[in-house]
Amino acid sequence: MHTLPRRWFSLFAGALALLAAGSLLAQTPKKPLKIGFSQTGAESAWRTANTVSMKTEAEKRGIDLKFSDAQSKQENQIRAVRSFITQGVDVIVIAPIVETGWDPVLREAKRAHIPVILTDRTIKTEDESLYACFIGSDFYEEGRMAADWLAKFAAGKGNIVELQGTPGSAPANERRKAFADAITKYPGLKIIDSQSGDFRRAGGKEVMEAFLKKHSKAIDVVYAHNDDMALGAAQAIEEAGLKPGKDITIVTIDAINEAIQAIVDGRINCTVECSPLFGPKVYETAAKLVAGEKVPKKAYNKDELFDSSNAAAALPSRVY
Ligand code: GYE
Repeated sequence: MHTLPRRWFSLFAGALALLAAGSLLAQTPKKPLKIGFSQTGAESAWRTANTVSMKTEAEKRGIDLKFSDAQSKQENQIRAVRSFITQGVDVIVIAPIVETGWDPVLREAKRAHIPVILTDRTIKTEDESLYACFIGSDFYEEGRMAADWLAKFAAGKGNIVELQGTPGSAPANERRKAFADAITKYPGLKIIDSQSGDFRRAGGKEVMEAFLKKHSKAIDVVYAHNDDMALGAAQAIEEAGLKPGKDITIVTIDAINEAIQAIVDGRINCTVECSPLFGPKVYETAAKLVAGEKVPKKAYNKDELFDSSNAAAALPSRVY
């Protein structure tokens, strides 16, 4: 080595350093994806599970997530989407509170060339090119499953009161329509009253109290558009001195842990699953959109149904 001229040695060392820098550069991770997510709010246990899924999965993947809670107001969601556009995010994700009124702000996102993923709830628009895709559940199918289960359980007979979700939201509209459509096959099943409890536990309890006063003993069944309202209604029924799940049948949607436990305890009779665990699917899709890949326009989760036949066995493995 001592015979090697100094100049050669420093050339050799320089080349080595260049090589090392090159391979380091190749290993440097790409810029993290910057994603803006406009969440509806925190109206239910389902929503909380959805927020947790979106946040923890973003952290796992090193995504720079701009999270905005709209506190159940569409105008806050629209403001959040505008601020995501100004911040130059790579992808915008929206869980739209209601179905209508989205076109203007979606046009702004399109002009800024930012793809939009609708998650959880769908929208009504004249121009389907305003969003890249939808990821969520088939709310119509959920309402149909609830109605068919009830028809069997109640042998096609009974007076039903309905607790609707947020007025104008896709799940309230679809779950209502599907259930009404399905029970036309069973003339003995009648919806005698229907009111919104806004997907909230307190809302379900309050509306159920009013129904119990108004209809006294005529109610056989509660159909709730989500578990939180069903659990609120169960409490109202107990406070009126009746037994939920026995004196009044309760059929609901979401399949949160507490509802499955309530089935095991005999206070609720059936819940149709609606998975809130979208995080992985949303970010996988966002990465594909940024890479310019094609994604399916609509992707639905597969949802199950729980009643006294399978609730206890399912409980230990439930995630939300
Ligand atoms: O069923 C309810 C939540 O949009 C599917 O919103 C979601 C619904 C869910 O508040 O619990």
